[in-house]
Amino acid sequence: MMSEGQTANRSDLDLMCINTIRTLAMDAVEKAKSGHPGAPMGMAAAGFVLWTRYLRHNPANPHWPDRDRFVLSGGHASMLLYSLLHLTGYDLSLDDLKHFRQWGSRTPGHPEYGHTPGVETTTGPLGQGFANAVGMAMAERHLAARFPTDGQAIVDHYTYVMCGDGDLMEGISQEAASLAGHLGLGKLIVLYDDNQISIEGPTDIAFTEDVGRRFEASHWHVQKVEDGNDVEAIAAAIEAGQAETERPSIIMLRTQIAYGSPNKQGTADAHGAPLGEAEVCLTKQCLGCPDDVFFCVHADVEARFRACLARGQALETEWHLRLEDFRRRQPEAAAQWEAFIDGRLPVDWTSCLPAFTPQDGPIATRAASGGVLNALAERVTNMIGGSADLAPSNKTFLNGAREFQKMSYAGRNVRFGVREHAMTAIMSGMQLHGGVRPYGGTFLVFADYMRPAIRLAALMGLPVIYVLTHDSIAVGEDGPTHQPVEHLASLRSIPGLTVIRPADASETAEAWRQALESQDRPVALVLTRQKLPVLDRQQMPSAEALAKGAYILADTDGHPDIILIASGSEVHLTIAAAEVLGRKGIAARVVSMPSWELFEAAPAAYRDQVLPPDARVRLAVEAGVPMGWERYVLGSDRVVGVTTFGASAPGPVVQAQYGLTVANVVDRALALLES
Ligand SMILES: Cc1ncc(C[n+]2csc(CCOP(=O)(O)OP(=O)(O)O)c2C)c(N)n1
Repeated sequence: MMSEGQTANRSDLDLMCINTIRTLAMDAVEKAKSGHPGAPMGMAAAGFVLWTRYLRHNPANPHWPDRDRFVLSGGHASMLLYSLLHLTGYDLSLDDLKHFRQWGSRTPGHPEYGHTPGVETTTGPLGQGFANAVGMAMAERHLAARFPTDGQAIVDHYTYVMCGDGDLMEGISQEAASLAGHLGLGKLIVLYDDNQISIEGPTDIAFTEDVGRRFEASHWHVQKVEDGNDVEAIAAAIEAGQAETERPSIIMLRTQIAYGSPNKQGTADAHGAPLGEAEVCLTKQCLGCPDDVFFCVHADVEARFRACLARGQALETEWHLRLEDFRRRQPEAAAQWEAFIDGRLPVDWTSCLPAFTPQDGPIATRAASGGVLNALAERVTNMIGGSADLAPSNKTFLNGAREFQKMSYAGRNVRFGVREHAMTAIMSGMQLHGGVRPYGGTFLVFADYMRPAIRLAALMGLPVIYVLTHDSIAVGEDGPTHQPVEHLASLRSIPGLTVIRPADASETAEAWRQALESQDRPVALVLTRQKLPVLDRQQMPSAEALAKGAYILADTDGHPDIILIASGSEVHLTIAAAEVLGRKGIAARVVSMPSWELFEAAPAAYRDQVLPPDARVRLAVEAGVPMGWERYVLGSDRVVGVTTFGASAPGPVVQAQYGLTVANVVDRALALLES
C-alpha cells in the first residue's frame, strides 16, 4: 500500500502515529455505524505533521489567545480532528472517541464549537469553515496592527485550514479566497485534500477547473505536494507557506481517500460509510497495525503526540512573558488589549448613544443606525465591519476610521465586496477569533445570500451584528427583486437569532444597545430605507422598553376594544389608525413589537400586561408575509401583511396598492370588531 519514498523519509514512529489517526477514524466510524472514515485516512499524514510540528497550540489551554487557529472545513472528516485532539492531549478521552456520534457525546457527527474542547468553529456545511478561517486571519492581522509592541508581538499567529474538493466547489470559498488574496493574508495557510473524490464519484464528473491557477489568479501562493503521505514534503510546503508573508497559501496535497484500505482506497465508497468489519481488518493488516485491537494507541505513539503538551505549555509560557513585557512597557495598550480579548465593553459606553426627538425631523432608521453606529464605534473601539458594497446605503461606514486593507490592517472599515455569504461567515470567524466586535450590512432582501452563515452563527451563539436595510416593499422603484417579503419570517425562524425591527430613530439606538449587549446570540437589525417620523417620547413611553421586545406605545383608559400590533415602519400606520378609530369611539391600544425574540424572553406577567389574554381582538400590521403573527393576534387572518412579491413603482404607491395605508388598517380593524 505504500508509495515509493514513503519509508525513506519517514521514521517508523511517525508512520505509527499517522496510522493511529487512521485506525482511530476507522474504529470510531465502525462502532458508530456511520460517519466518514475516508478523508481522515487520506489526510492523516498532513494532520500529524501540522499538529505535532507546526501548530502552535497548547492542548492544556484551548483558549490561549495567541494560539494558531485550526479549522477543519470539511466537517464530515470530524474523526480526523477528534483523533488529533485526543492524541495531542486535549480534554477528549478515548472513551469520548468511542462514543462518536452518540447522544450527549463530546464527539458529534460534525465538529461543534463550544461543545468539544479545541474545536475552533462548527463545520459541516461545506465552505463555511474556509470563510470562517479568512475571518480569523483578518482578526489576527487587525489586532496585530492595533497593538504594536515595543518588544515582541503579542498577536502573531497562523490560521490553518484543511479543506476538500467540496469546500472548493462551494461558491463561498471562492468569495472568501478572493478577499483573502486581495487582502494579502500571509498568515493564512490552507491544506487542500486534493483526493479527486467526492460523494458521487471522481471529481471529474463535475469539477475540472485548474484549482491551482484559480487560486494563483486570486493572488494566492500555490504549492503542490504530489504525495500527500510524504511527511517531509508536507513539512517543507508548510514552511514555504509560512515564509510567504504577503499572500495566503494553499498547499494542494495529492492524497488518496481511505488510504490503506485495499478495496476502498481512492473510491467514493470510502466517503460516507463505515468500511465494514472485514475491510477494517484488512486495512489494519495492510497498514501493519494489529487487526484485533480497537481504538489502539501504542504507548510510543501516545508519547510522541503528547509531546505537544510540553511544547504547548512552553509556547504559552513564553507568550505570557511577552505579555508581561507588554504590560510593563505599554500598560494602557495592554489594558485595552485585555479588555478586547475578554469582550468587555468600556465603562459607561451607553452614554454615547444619541437621543432623537421629533424636532430632528423624519429620519430613515438606516440613517439613524449610521449615526448610532458611528457614535458607538468611537467608544467601543474594537467594533470592526462594513458592508457587501452597500455602505452608502446601509450607512455602515465609520467616518473617522481608516480602511482595513492590505498592509493597513489597523483600519476598521472592511470592504467585503459584493460577497454577502463570505462576509457573514467571515464575521463569524472574526468573532470566533475574539478581540473584535464585527458587524456587516447589506439589503434585507439579500439576507438570503447570508442565511447559511447566519444559521451557523446562531448555532454557535456568536454575538455578531447584521445591519439589514431597505426592509420592505416601501423600497419602491427597484421592484420585487429588491423588496423583501418573506425575509422577516425567514430570519425569525432561525433559532438563536434575535431580529429587531425598530419603529423610529430612538428604537434604533436601543436596538444597537441590545446588539452590543448580546453575548451569545447574533442580532439582525432590520432597518428602513424610507424616512420615518421620530416618535414623541414626551407623549409616549421611552424607547428603552424595546429591551422587552414589545411595549405599549399608545393606550386608552380601561380595556381596549382592539390591540393593534406592528413592527418598524408600520407602527406609524397603526398609531394613525388608532387615532381614527378613537374618533369613532373605538378604544385601540397600539403595541410596538420590534422583536419577537426579546418579547418571548420577557417575563410572562409583562407579556400578559402588553397583550392581556382576555383582550382577544387584535390586528397585526407588518410589510411582510403574515406567517407567525397568528401567535400574537390569535388568528391567521388578522394580519395586514404582504402575501405576494412586490412591484416596481414609487414606494408610497406600492404601499398603497398593497393596502399598507391608514384607511385599510382602519377598515380591517372595523371588520374585525364587527365579526
Ligand atoms: C453545503 C453542503 N452541501 C453538501 C454537503 C454534503 N456533503 C458532505 S461531504 C460531501 C462531499 C465532499 O467531498 P470532498 O470535500 O471531496 O470530501 P471527501 O470525499 O474527499 O471526503 C458532500 C456533498 C455538505 N456537507 N455541505
